[in-house]
Amino acid sequence: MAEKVADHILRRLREWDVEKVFGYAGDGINGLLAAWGRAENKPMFVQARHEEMAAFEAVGYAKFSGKVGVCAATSGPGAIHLLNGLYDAKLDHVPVVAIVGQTARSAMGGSYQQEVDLQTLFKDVASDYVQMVTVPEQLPNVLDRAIRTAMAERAPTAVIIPADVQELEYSPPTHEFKMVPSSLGIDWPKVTPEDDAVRRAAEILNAGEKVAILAGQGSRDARAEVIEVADILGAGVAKALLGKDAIPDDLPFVTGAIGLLGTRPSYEMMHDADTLLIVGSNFPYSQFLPEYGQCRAIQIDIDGSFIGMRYPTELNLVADAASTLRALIPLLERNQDRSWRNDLEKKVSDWWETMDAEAMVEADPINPMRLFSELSTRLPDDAMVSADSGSAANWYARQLRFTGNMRGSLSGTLATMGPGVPYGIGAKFAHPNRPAIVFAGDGAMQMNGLAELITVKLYWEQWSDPRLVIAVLHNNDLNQVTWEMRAMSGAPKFEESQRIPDVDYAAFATSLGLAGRTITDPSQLGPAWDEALSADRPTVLDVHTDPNVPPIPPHATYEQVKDAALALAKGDVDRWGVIKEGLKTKAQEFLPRRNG
Ligand SMILES: Cc1ncc(C[n+]2csc(CCOP(=O)(O)OP(=O)(O)O)c2C)c(N)n1
Repeated sequence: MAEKVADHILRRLREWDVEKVFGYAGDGINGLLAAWGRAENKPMFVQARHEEMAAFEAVGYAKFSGKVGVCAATSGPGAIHLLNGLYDAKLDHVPVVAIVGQTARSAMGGSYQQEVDLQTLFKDVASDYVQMVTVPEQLPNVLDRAIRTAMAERAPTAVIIPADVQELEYSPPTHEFKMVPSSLGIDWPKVTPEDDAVRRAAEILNAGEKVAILAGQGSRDARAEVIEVADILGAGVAKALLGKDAIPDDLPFVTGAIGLLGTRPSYEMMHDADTLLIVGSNFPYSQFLPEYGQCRAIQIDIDGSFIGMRYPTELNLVADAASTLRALIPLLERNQDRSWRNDLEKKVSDWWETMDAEAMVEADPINPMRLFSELSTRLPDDAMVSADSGSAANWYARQLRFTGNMRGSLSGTLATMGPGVPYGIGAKFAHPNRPAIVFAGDGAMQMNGLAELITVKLYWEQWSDPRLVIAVLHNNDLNQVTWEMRAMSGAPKFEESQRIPDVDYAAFATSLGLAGRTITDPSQLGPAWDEALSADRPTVLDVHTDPNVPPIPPHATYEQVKDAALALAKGDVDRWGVIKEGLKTKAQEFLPRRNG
């Protein structure tokens, strides 16, 4: 039988080593689905409950595997559903290719059923490459280019294939006028910096007395080099949210997260530094970086279009992080005055003690921080962790200690609700032999997570390590926003928008054949983690957490604290609980520490 365009698409994906495609069916891609049947499901079609979830799964897969993620959807509504996941990929710089159907060419422009102008729809999200295949000879170039562009630009791209084109007999581009050939694969260069730029960087860093390093996800492959540079310069290392797993938290000079979800040592380091080295980070909140003019600053980034715009940097070095730091190290002079570093290390150790103490503050019924701190000491070395957007992202950033080969990610820039469970699924498909852990608010579970537990039910028996633990912060509140309203707008909790219905998440899990456990007493947390981390199937921990524990950063400004207080005074329904928990938590910072 002659090969159809749809067969060739799958063949080409296999040739690119694409092993999984996260998708959802529809008649806009019927030709493709039939080809999947003929191809014995290679690459594997992973069926999500919703196209947004398929896109999130492709993003999670790409984030945890380092490979390109691929998702597929039908025309019109299916393509529209993909959008939020594709924007997540765009904003966090993740390579994802979307393959979508379109109505037949004969109907195009006729306001036909499910006909949406997909090139316009995807124009912004897939701005690096969006193209429609209208004849078979166009296919290899368009598909290959979408994959290569996604990888080269670390961005989403989209390929639109009308339903009738999928059914055409495939014929390759010929050696003729107006034909575009294509080829597989790509060998990436290591972009090394010029000697002169390295010398200038060394001069700036050697002149610094109080050097602060900000490491982002672009420093993940430069872990050893960042540590060595920090050691020579006597510097501290703060981490952007997406770089949380880049540099381990058990190093005494790693100050942890930075920003609204950040730590006090990171905040203070940036406040006092005289030199700033940014490695592979696009951290946008300049108010958490040193004052403009306070520091001589260098940024190293592989992408010239994302450099020099977060801090007034003196030197913008477009190159690979590891090669640049390796070239720099022989030119760096060891900072003999270790007082800055010693001071930072003391702050870091005090901070961790504070975090442990805050997690042990009693709450009603469970302090959410304790859910995270109990895991920190139990995290398997090869764990992959994700958190949904909501209060969980705060505790993920501040409470969890990543060491060894642990990986972690979340929707760092779009900060969308809903990717927690899909990221966990994407991670399990990336590394079925590693345990995955997801933290999700009850709002996020009701939005997407509960539906995707059904996807977990569908696939978990195929994973060689069945452990996927989903910890639900069950507080019956859209808590992060409730707190943002109190702290940022001085507005009391608006029950009608913030309160969410009660659901038994553990019972839902067990109804699907997964393990489920409800936890209402903090002393059950440790044993529950132990059980879930040795379970023979995925587990949902339904943890009844206290919405009155404030996710406000410990370095909250006076204005924010004042606004929160005003909001409470205006008649917030939870005011007494909030005041009690807020004061108890805050007090932990001022109690004397062992090293203090
Ligand atoms: C798609 C989307 N809708 C709304 C928001 C705004 N938002 C951010 S966090 C949050 C609350 C999350 O509530 P929940 O999942 O219950 O977690 P909690 O903060 O209560 O722990 C909301 C509504 C968002 N970021 N993304």
